[in-house]
Amino acid sequence: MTIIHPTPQQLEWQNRGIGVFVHFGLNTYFGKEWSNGTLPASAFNPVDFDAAEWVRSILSWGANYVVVTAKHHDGFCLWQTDTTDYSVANSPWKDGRGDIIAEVAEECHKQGLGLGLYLSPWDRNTPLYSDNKAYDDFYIAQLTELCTRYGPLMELWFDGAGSEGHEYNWPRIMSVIDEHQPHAMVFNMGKPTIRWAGNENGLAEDPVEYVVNHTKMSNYTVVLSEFAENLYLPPECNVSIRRGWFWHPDDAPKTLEHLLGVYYRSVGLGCNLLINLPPMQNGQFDPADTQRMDEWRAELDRRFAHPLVATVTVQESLPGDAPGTTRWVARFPEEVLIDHLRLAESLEQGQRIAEHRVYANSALLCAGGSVGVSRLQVFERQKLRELSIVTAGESPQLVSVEGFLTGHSELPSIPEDYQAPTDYPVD
Ligand code: FUL
Repeated sequence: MTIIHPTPQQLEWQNRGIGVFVHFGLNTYFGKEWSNGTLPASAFNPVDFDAAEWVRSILSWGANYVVVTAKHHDGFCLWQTDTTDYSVANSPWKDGRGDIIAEVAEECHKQGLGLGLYLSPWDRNTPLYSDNKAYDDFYIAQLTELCTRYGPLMELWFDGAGSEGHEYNWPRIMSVIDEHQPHAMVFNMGKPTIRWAGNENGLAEDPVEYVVNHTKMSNYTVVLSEFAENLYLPPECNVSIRRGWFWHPDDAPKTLEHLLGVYYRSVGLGCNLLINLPPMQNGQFDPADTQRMDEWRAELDRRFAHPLVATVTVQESLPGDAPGTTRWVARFPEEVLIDHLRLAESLEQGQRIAEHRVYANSALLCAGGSVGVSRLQVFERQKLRELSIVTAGESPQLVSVEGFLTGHSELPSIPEDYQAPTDYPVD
């Protein structure tokens, strides 16, 4: 069986781990999640918007990229576009001369944050949407502006919502990216290089497979995109810090425990996590959200900033081991007291580990499926010097085993009934 390898850009993206999603636009000013392209551009006026502050905050939470809604389903553009009047150019903000994407891009490049852009395929403002060919031209012109005016992009986010039944000329659309931003990750549509984890709760399930032959299109249908062949498509888990993707005055951030649970079930299972913070009408993040993100980062640092690093060596297999079994020993320099492990496998030659079991003091300590770019395990605290690890999978390379003493032996809990809204939001 050939094992599909990632590109260096996919690996680089996977190593970025956490990104911040920013849903901002006219919806912000009307308490809406979706709108139909008729809200007046004159409402957009983020008087205290400060791109430097957004980027500084995002970096301080340990995120390594941002994805901004350059255009949501309503068609309103946050940049100075030549394609439509429905944009910041017709808002009072900076007398119509402001450009959110330009300012964020400049700060990202200055401060060293990866820049991603969300450009909704579904557009409820332009009358061209009902004419597939004319809309392709329009959409390609928008994508070309975004791909040529704002420096290197790390990710382009294509949201399947609302596009059910619409035919896009994806080969033409993708050629814009091939030509101008060949290193950008393409999320979930067209010729994707990364995929949606399949829910808006930010949660993955073990095993997390990086090689798949399909991906789910959107929260609002059960439609799958099927590919002719297997593709290396690492998943991105997305979730909003609050219930809504856009800011609403009566919404509130999730609890710290819930957000820690999301971390374990995304990053802790080898996925990227894209966590949404919706700016308020003045253009700033809500202090309730930034405070929660500060707490989240501080708790993650308290748990994981000081790893106890083991040396990993491969062992002889034993008679009777099933094909594909590899045995490892992970040795700490001295006896350690730990309640978490973080494992990682090398992915250059593709994802290989399908299952793993970890033994300490001759008893099973923890076990699971995939390992990937990072895999957290939680258990009752144990004193140990050495771990025996058994993996299943063709020629894997377990490259890192780290221990932590966090004071917690259980996964942080996610409210059982929590479900991101899946009804079509009312507009
Ligand atoms: C969904 C959209 O419909 C929501 O408004 C939001 O943008 C979310 C990230 O994706 O499919």
